[in-house]
Amino acid sequence: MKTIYNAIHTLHRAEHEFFRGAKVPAFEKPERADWVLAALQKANFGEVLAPVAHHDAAILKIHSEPYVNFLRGAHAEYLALGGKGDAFPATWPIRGMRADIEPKNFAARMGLYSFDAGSPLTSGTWAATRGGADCALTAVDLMNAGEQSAFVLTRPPGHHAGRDFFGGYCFLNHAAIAAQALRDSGCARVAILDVDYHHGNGTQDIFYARDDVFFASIHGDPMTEYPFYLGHADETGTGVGAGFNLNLPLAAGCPVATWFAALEQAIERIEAFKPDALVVSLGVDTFEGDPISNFTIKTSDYPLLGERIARLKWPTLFAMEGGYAVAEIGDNVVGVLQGFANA
Ligand code: Q9C
Ligand code: ZN
Repeated sequence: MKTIYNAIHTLHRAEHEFFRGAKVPAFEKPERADWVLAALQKANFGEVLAPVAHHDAAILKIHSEPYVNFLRGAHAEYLALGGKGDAFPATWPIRGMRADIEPKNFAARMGLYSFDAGSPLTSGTWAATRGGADCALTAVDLMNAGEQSAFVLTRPPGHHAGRDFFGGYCFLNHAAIAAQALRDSGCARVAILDVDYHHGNGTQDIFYARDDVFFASIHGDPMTEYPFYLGHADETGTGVGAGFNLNLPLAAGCPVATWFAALEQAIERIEAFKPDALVVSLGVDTFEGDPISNFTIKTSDYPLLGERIARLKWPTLFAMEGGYAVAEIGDNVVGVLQGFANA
């Protein structure tokens, strides 16, 4: 399997985030991708390629143009207004307020296009996530040229980013961009399997009313786990998309066997959908040692996930999402990919 590596991920280097009310060093840091790359190379896993630049058009099929325009210029605008360091939103158009008008004020636009204050916007955020989109599109090109699988190694992650909002450390939704590009290159049906600890609210938002992209997510129960306001089992899709969204929320702390039983449920539904390709939102914050999550998966369990997916024999694109236990993130990710490749 080839890896498309976004070397400019390092341009997104947040200093702090707010965690349980306190300003703490950011969990989503450049070392995450460095350690995954090192583990890939140590395992001699496969070729590591640079992305090929792609036009914005493929991104604009997933994200709204006003949002993309905001994101592209946001940090420069913040600095021009006298802002220092990383930018955070602090006000949001909550129920009953107008989200249909883009205000002129910068802080107001920052809030309009976000849903939390945990996702610092830095001087290099746009370049880094735009590079991630190029990696996702390059991976799709490789698959169209005959590769059975590909791994998009990028950060910041993507699955919390919706059509017109950022949050959860995510700005552009690389997995969604890949799924759409697969659709546009001849796959009639694409499934997305999101195994990150957190519900992929952005991806769900993007595809909720569609019947050509099936979204399945296994995650910590939003009653207690981030992102809290989406990810319940009764969210099954809307309009023609009714029946094409599957949420499998699990209790924090649940045993590994419970997680793999949920995986079987997700696979059963995806098999019935008969996808032409699969996109895996690959977060390894399900790891027992993750500093911000509460599942109990061990490093030795990750290859089983890869093997199980490989048995389905679908063209499969893996996109890097969360995972914050930096010392183990490499072995955990490479475990999944090797389980897949060796199956
Ligand atoms: N004060 C991913 O794993 N933490 N994102 C919330 C809010 C956000 C995780 C803290 C966790 C986001 C891709
Ligand atoms: Zn996560």
